[in-house]
Amino acid sequence: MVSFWRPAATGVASILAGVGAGELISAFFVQNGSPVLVVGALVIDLVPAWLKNAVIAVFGTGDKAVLVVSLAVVLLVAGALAGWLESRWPPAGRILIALGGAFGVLAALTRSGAGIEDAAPSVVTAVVAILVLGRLSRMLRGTTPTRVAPNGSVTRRRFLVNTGAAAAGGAIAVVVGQVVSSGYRAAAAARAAFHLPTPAVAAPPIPPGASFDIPGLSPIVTPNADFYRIDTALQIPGIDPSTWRLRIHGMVENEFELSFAELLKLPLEESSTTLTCVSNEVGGNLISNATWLGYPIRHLLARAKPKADADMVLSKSQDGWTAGTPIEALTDERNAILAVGMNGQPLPLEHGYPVRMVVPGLYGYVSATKWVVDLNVTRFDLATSYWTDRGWSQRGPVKLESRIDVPASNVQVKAGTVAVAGVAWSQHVGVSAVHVQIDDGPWQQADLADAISIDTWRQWKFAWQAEKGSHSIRVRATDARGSVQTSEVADVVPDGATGLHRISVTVA
Ligand SMILES: Nc1nc2c(c(=O)[nH]1)N[C@H]1C(S)=C(S)[C@@H](COP(=O)(O)O)O[C@H]1N2
Ligand SMILES: [Mo]
Repeated sequence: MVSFWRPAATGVASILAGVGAGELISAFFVQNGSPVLVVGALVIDLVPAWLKNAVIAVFGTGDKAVLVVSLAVVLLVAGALAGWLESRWPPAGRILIALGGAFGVLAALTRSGAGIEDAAPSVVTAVVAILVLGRLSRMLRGTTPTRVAPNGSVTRRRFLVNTGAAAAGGAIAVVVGQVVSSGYRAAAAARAAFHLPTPAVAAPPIPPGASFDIPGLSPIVTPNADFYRIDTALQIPGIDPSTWRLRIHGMVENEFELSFAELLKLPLEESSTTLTCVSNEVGGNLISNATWLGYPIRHLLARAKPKADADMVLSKSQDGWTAGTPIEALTDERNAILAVGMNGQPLPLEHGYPVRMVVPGLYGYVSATKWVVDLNVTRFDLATSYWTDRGWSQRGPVKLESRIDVPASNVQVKAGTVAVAGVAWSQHVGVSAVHVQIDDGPWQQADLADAISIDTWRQWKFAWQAEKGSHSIRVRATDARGSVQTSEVADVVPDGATGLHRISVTVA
């Protein structure tokens, strides 16, 4: 018996340790990427319909629990088998675990919208399980099976303690992982059940002339899955919309709170706004454009009645991040909104579900608070915010910039007419012209696509008669006030980069 149960225990302990590590990684870094649930999802897709129906017929809504319990049993039995195999024919047990890990990676990567990072929990699970199994089975081989051996009991105790610790540590990690990710999973379920209200004011349709059909050019509206993401959240806040409240207070005559249901009953407006991160380098991709659905913050502030000397609104997220927005940007006529929808979808969890701020014309770090729960009306000389505490400027108006999307830098193109194209932006001012320079030649006017509004970026294109050799291309925008984009190079710190985007191409 001993020759089966002890090796089996090493396998079970290794699996527990591995799954625990994978669950923790997924809870903190790869939201919704739990290796066990990912495999479960693939199993659901693979089992034949008759079996699925039979399980649902017998267990009803408990079908998910049946799946998870079955998976757990399969995992533990497989673990026992791996431990036994490892004790007989090393490294057969570790190979079995590696195959299981490969199945997990496959399951993670075949899910819709999966990215390469989604494979990480399965890889971590397999690697940890393999390392633990290798160690425990080496220890097991070192133990002496007879009680009379002088050191046998000591090594045996060491083996038992290590096996028990691996198993217990893994089990605790699974529980911690589940607790940590439960808020996220609950929010994901609430979001899936949520239907956006119809806008009271629909966005004007995107003009057909706003887009050029040029491969490689950024689409005028960024799909949610491709929208850049920047935040300090290690764990995406999982907010229950039924308990979400926004508190509006501080230097106001009339403090109040707003629930999600109350917000949704207000007349919501749609508007397109291009968001930009202050950390966007010249030519960088921390900029995207969406059509947002939300409620104008100016109406809420009008209800709160700010005191005359208030000049800033300090917004705070559920996880304690803060931004200080000049009050005029939230009270003038621009589409500064509390957004609940993004491109016709509820806000994705990573973009602020259930509610975020969107303010045209300002970098995200001073305006675009995701998971917003608090608006404190105050003054710039009384309050600081997350990034201003770290050396960034108090004020963050978006700077006039332009970018070349095609050709990609350092590629080879064929001589003749080459499409050069990209985007230019100056939110809440608007772009009036874009010019392109080849090598040291004159600045030549590019064609501008139609503007959606002054709050969005604008596509441009230029037909370049490319001659053989190495060339550099630069781009330069002019805003609606006639200011020309500066060529002076500034770093992103403290208030956004400047300079001209330049690419090199080889024409063959
Ligand atoms: N709660 C919270 N909101 C936040 C941030 C953050 O770290 N936490 N980052 C801000 C920054 S710096 C930017 S550029 C935008 C990015 O929004 P996005 O991730 O939806 O593109 O969110 C802003 N809102
Ligand atoms: Mo940012």
